[in-house]
Amino acid sequence: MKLYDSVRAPNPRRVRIFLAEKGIEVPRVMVDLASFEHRSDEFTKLNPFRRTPTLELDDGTVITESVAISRYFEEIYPEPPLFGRSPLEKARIEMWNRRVELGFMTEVQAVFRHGHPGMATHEIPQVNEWAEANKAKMMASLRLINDQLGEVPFIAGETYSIADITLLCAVDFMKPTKIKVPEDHTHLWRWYEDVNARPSAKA
Ligand SMILES: N[C@@H](CCC(=O)N[C@@H](CS)C(=O)NCC(=O)O)C(=O)O
Repeated sequence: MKLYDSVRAPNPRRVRIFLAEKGIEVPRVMVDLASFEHRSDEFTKLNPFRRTPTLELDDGTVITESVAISRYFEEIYPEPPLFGRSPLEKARIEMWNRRVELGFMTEVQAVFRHGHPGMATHEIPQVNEWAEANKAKMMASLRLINDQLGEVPFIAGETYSIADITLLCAVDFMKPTKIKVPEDHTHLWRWYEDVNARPSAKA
């Protein structure tokens, strides 16, 4: 088994944190996105979508998408559960993971990928107006997330889950956008200190 991984990129980090929480070690192959290694013929054959993370099983089967890769490991190593235990917990985790990934994280990525000059060769066409438009959307999503964290210790409820991993990676990915989490988002800051103190956050 091999995990194709990249430094500084939020999606591969989601899988690294997930594996660290489970205590699973998987051999890794580093793919340098900056020098477009993911667009090589060899990598394109493996994953025609040319994205990391990508997991290759020993029989050659390839799994892509952070959540699909995480789900695969959850099924093999159910403890500790990061997708929930009861039907309701599973639904809430799925709901928040989708809200965070399809909403907030997508907005953060749009601000960075469409706004940063260094991303012009990655995001084609790069539409600066889209970066600007997403700044307000990103901050509106963050306020709703802060509200939710005022009600519960973790984003999807009482327990740490994959939704917290997605949120941590998305919040940290705000750094290259140069936009900070507002000081008055006290619930989010409280949550951030908690999850960022877990050893897995260093993955
Ligand atoms: N939805 C995918 C997104 C994967 C993705 O976009 N990965 C980025 C790194 S964070 C990438 O490979 N980017 C390459 C590029 O933009 O050309 C997932 O969850 O794994």
